[in-house]
Amino acid sequence: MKKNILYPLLVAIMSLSLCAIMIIGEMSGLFLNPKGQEDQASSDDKLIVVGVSQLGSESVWRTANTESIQKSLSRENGYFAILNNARQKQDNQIKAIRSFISQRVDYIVFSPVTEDGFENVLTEAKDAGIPVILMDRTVNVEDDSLYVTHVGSNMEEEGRKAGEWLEGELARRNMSDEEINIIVLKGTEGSTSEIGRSKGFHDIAKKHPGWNILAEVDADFTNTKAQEEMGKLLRQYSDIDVVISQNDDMTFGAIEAMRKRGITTGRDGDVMIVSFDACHEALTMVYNGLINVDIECNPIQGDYVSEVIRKLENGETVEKEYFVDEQVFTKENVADSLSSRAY
Ligand code: GZL
Repeated sequence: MKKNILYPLLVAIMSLSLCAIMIIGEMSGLFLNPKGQEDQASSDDKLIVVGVSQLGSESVWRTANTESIQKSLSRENGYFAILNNARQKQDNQIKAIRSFISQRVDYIVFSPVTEDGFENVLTEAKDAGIPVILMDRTVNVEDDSLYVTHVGSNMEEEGRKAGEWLEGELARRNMSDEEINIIVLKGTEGSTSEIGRSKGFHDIAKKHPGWNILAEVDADFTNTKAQEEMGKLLRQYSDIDVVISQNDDMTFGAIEAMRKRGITTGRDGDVMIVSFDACHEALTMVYNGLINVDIECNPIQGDYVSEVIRKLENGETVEKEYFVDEQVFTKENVADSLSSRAY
């Protein structure tokens, strides 16, 4: 076969051309734009550094809340956010806040797992000149200058809404004067959500002598704990009429515990279910009649937090409290929200 020298010649010419392009490119900075690296460094300097202490990942609500803050405090929006998950342990939150202080972040955003126990570390943050923004839950402190703002929900109002719905439902069923046996599944003991929802519901319940609250148990806002606690309560009480469950994850656990014992729930069920949070999965159960009512607690708080930081950056005054918008979902109004729900 005649030896074909054309092919090797072509390869040699192409290799030499490629080398030439690389050398010219390198010299002209076509590929590595040193200036671009300088731009990056200087733009990093302009980023607002925010330490975020998130209390955990215990619920669907919490996941949505974390996603919301990550989306708002993004690099594209001019932030460098350092997120820490405390796994529902106060010590971990205190350590995270101390770490943010030592890193000299510009702001600290945190959702305190419980209201008590943060006074010292918040004093350290104040002494370091680092503004603290509370997201979701709040703290119980003597000196409210330890935080700039609280962005979250009016939990007492949520509790009252639950009691008012039950008043209306019993009137609708002509049961206003009957004895009603109620179980309350509470969230993390001492958290703002548990304190507020419990107080708000009790403010309504105390007006009704026939409302017998058989038990109030701490199920820590988790599905697993609620299933366990509800199982115990079902062995103890055979005539439960209503379960007030302070978040959807506990509601799922409680309904599962009842289902296993052949107890039905919801509009036409043996036990009425009042839930909180209004995540998509729970609203679907409201639509299907398994949950009677869901009191919304809106986790989409990131933009509110970012707005507060922007105002502070511009030297503007900010409110001490920002409540997010929330509604009450029943079978009658839930369909409209199901398709557009953000979480
Ligand atoms: C409410 C928030 C609660 C949710 C739960 O603002 O603190 O914590 O209701 C979550 O789902 O665990």
